[in-house]
Amino acid sequence: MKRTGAQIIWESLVHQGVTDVFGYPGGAILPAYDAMLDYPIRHILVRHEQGATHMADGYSRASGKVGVAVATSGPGATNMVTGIATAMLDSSPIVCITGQVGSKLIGSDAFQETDITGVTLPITKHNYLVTRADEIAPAIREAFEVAKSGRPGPVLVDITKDAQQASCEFDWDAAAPQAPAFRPDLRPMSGDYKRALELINSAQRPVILAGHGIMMSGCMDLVRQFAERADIPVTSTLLGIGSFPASHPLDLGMMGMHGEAWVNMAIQEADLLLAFGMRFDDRVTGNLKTYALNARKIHVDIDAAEINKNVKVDIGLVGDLKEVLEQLMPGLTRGDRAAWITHIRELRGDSAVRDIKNMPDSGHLYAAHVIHDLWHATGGNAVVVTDVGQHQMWEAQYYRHERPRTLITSGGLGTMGFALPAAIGAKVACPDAEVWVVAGDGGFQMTMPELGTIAQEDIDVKVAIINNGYLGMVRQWQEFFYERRYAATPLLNPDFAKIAEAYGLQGRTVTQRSDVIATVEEARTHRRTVVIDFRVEQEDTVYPMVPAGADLHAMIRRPSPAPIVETGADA
Ligand SMILES: Cc1cc2nc3c(=O)[nH]c(=O)nc-3n(C[C@H](O)[C@H](O)[C@H](O)COP(=O)(O)OP(=O)(O)OC[C@H]3O[C@@H](n4cnc5c(N)ncnc54)[C@H](O)[C@@H]3O)c2cc1C
Ligand SMILES: Cc1ncc(C[n+]2csc(CCOP(=O)(O)OP(=O)(O)O)c2C)c(N)n1
Ligand SMILES: [Mg+2]
Repeated sequence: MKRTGAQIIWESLVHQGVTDVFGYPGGAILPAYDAMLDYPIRHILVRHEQGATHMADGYSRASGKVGVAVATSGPGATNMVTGIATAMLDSSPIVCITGQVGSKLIGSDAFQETDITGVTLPITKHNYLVTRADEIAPAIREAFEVAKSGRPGPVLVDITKDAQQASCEFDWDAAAPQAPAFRPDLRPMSGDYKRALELINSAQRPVILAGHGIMMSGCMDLVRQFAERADIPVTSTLLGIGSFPASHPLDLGMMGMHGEAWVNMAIQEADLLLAFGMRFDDRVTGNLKTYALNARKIHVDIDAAEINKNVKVDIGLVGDLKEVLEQLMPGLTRGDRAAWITHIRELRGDSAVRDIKNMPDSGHLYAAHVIHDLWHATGGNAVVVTDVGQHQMWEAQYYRHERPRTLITSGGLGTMGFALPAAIGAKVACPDAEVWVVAGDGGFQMTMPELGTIAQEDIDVKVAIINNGYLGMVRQWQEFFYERRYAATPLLNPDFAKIAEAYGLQGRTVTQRSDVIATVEEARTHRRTVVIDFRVEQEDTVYPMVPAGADLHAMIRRPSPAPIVETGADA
């Protein structure tokens, strides 16, 4: 059957099972927008194309499905760059479709012409410039395959206006990707499994480093069984949070720059690290020269390029984590690491858990209070989407995630402005989930206009702004490393509650600890978005902190007496 290129775009998306796209129209993509009206796909009109890419990303991270963003050529496409790079750094599968000027105009500096495939070459897994209608279906079909296969990532399909306007035969079956000419078989040899099992079964002080790859592989249960059978404690990367239940006795919490002190000490003392779907980011390792020198290391990753990239390992097992663990399980002996686990418990000492609940209300409102109370109020069951900064770290420390895909955050690129749009995407993907944004006053303002998207598309996400009047994480660095010279970090903020009201949404302001739970509970009863402006202590600090490039064990600890006490007892 004959179709225009514009129709083929939507027909292909329907064939891919796409039900929602996030986008913003313009001249070069107008034929596609016109055809869209005839297809059963929900289009969410964003306020900025960066928002569309973060929404597609949030959609993907919440559901595991490929998120789709659409934009016009030139400024529409370049506005997507930050969102594409964000998805690339965190291996998030999204497909971005952009309009391009007519094929005959390419290279002529035509109106709104940008070489977007050139611009995005280093930040996409792959991209396409499509200049003919009959190339559209194969390109889109392959784009989805590339985005979600192996190590996932963003793919961009740039389609010229004349390709959208031309007609051709549409044959979905014929558009199936051709088998790759050569794909090396990198699966581990059976000898590697044998050696890995010897190391695991004989280790006295092993630690599992749980990464984002566990979520992408969908093998949370298997990791739990593995840890339980071998009696190995588990620590998570920021993006691995939720891959292992926070309430599990073997869970240690987060590792790294702002990870738990006892976790970093345990890593330095370990005799074996089992890295499962994590990439030894510099926020995780600190100084590589002194990182886990006592430990043998086994790294399981689907991307061969990650093995020995940052940390030299004894055994690299390349493959899908689920498949690798299935191979290992039968040879795994039942372990008893009680002595090691007791030792780690001792390392926790008096800083085991931050006892916010039992702290007397001194009249100060700390971000940690807000996150802790939010965790309690939501029963730990919300999908929390954070922005970037101090509040992001406090969320990771104080909200205890039990389930995968319930913490959505920009880790690798650390993109301020991510939270609000990504939360919209998460809610569209999972309409039954309770979705909370936890954002700083700085980052929230970067994509605040997406409140307009929320209002127009009737999307219900709850927003907690951790308002400290500063670009807090940068202020913290200035406090530690620049003699408290607060260059360009104090913020003059609008009244966020009034901003929400201007969009026809609910707004609240909280200044006291005693009002946190009640306001959160009240927000939960509303069917629509509520924005809560939590005015928190301005110069609070995230502890512990491994200064960039310092040894993992050389953490800056909370000075005592501290405004928030860290004790051994918590709810
Ligand atoms: C302000 C700030 C502070 C931060 N502080 C910390 C911190 O203290 N601690 C911390 O941990 N992080 C911190 N981060 C985040 C950090 O920068 C990294 O983003 C994070 O550590 C990466 O986690 P990951 O390696 O698990 O995930 P990713 O970077 O997403 O890597 C996932 C890995 O899994 C692999 N993979 C994918 N699919 C599969 C599969 N099916 N099977 C096997 N492997 C697979 C991929 O190839 C990749 O190597 C911070 C970020 C910011 C912005
Ligand atoms: C787009 C972007 N610009 C700059 C930065 C650098 N940066 C990292 S954290 C931070 C401060 C964030 O402030 P805020 O949103 O108020 O959160 P807080 O740290 O106060 O919780 C800045 C400027 C960034 N990560 N992203
Ligand atoms: Mg702030």
